[in-house]
Amino acid sequence: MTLPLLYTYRRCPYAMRARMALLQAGLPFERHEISLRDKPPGLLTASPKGTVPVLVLPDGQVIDESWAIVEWALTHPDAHPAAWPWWQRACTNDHQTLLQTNDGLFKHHLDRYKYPERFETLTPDTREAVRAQHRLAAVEVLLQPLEQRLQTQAYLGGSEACATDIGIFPFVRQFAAVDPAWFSSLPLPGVQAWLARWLSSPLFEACMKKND
Ligand SMILES: N[C@@H](CCC(=O)N[C@@H](CS)C(=O)NCC(=O)O)C(=O)O
Repeated sequence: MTLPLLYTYRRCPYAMRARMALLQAGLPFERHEISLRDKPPGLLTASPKGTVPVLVLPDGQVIDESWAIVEWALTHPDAHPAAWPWWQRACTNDHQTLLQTNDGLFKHHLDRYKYPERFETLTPDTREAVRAQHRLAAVEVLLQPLEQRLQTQAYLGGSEACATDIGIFPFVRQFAAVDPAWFSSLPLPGVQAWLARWLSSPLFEACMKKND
């Protein structure tokens, strides 16, 4: 049987959300782990824009946006029954806004916090000031709104997780990992507990498993 083929990059947060959705749906798929510096011709033929994740279906259909892969997996007729509620709970305006903020403004500040020199020519002094400015902006734009929700509920989906959780968690993980001590010192207990819950989840463990 030919399986859907996922071009993926292990540490990419967009690829993580796609892998987690496919695993949650229980749909079998093949993983092709790529190098971003040496993209395989099969990936570029399927999707010339050259980003991952890309899912190539057995009938040749190509899905080359991570959130579209999440939707495809969680709404698939053969998906595990636990998958559909994950998608349904994410279909509110509030969740769409959170996701847009994550992929837009939060990602903008995250990139500049993590790699400031990629975006501006900086002296060692200005570098730290720019990083501090972007990390605070990232907290304001996304982590505080998440905190408001996660103080009273375990997941963004409520008492159960949903697609928005796996859509956003990999980016918050990346943000926290830049300076874990600083992240732990923030007055964001709900977000910190939520992140810890996802990091120790079997779903995340399966998503990060290396190919044989
Ligand atoms: N909007 C895309 C963004 C995907 C994306 O930017 N992925 C990064 C890796 S994390 C990538 O492939 N970048 C291309 C490169 O670095 O050459 C999606 O949601 O799938």
